[in-house]
Amino acid sequence: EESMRQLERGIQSGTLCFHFENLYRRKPGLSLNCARLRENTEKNRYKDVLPYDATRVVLQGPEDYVNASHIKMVPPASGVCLRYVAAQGPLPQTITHFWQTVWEQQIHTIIMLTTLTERGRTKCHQYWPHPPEVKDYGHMRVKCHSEECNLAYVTRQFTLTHTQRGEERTVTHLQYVAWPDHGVPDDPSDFLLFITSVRERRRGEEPLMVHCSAGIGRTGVLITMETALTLLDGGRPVFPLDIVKTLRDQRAMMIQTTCQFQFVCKAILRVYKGE
Ligand code: PTR
Ligand code: PTR
Repeated sequence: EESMRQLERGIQSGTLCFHFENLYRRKPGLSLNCARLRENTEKNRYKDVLPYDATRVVLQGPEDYVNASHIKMVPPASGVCLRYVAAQGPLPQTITHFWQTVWEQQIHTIIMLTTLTERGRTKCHQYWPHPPEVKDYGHMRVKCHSEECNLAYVTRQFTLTHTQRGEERTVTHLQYVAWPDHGVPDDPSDFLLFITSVRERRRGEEPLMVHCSAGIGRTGVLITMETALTLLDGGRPVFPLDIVKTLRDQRAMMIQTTCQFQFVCKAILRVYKGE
């Protein structure tokens, strides 16, 4: 496959990483006005990581801002449309907005790619109760039924009840725990296994919720990888730089470091070669 030969050469010669470093981090001309409104500044975990107005998730009601973006990846000729809501890790004051997003966007799977603290610093606020506790976050009542630890990730089952409407849904939580921010997963084969379980969660075109701490680095890696695997499955060429560009047109700065990009490229090649 020609694109895989190109990929291998690009990794070896360093040209792929060079082009990655020259890719724009934010699409020129897209505004971030809502994220910058004074009443919204304390809803952003990092003041330099903001959603575009064009793709931000708009909450129902008067307070409509949450630091989250709609992402739609349409791998050519795959017949699939991969939808995501890419979000920051909730802050104490945004947990209700986070659960409102899950409800309104009909999310059945939340993928968490960070731990709550790293090197003594808070990366994400705990937004769910310990089993068997039940907690209310705004109109959302969350119950955690089970927690199951695997080598690299934890699976939790939540029941979400809209207390005003009396409706109930189940939500699965997959938390990958072996991946520090700005870094790469400790083990590529664990990561690929994790992606497989993520892909098994897909139901039609329902979006998956993906978040890390800022919602750009690790979240970008995961989406790039799932998109690439979908292309490989369909026997289509894979151009990782194009995937990253398409992602950054929907949420700025997706994939944070050159190491992360290189990790994805190598993982794609590894899958292609069946290693
Ligand atoms: N509920 C919307 C839908 O399914 O169409 C969610 C959505 C909105 C999904 C926008 C993706 C969107 O992104 P874009 O406008 O960039 O395609
Ligand atoms: N200003 C922060 C920083 O550069 O440290 C923003 C930031 C934080 C960016 C974490 C990316 C981060 O990683 P991730 O998106 O994987 O949580």
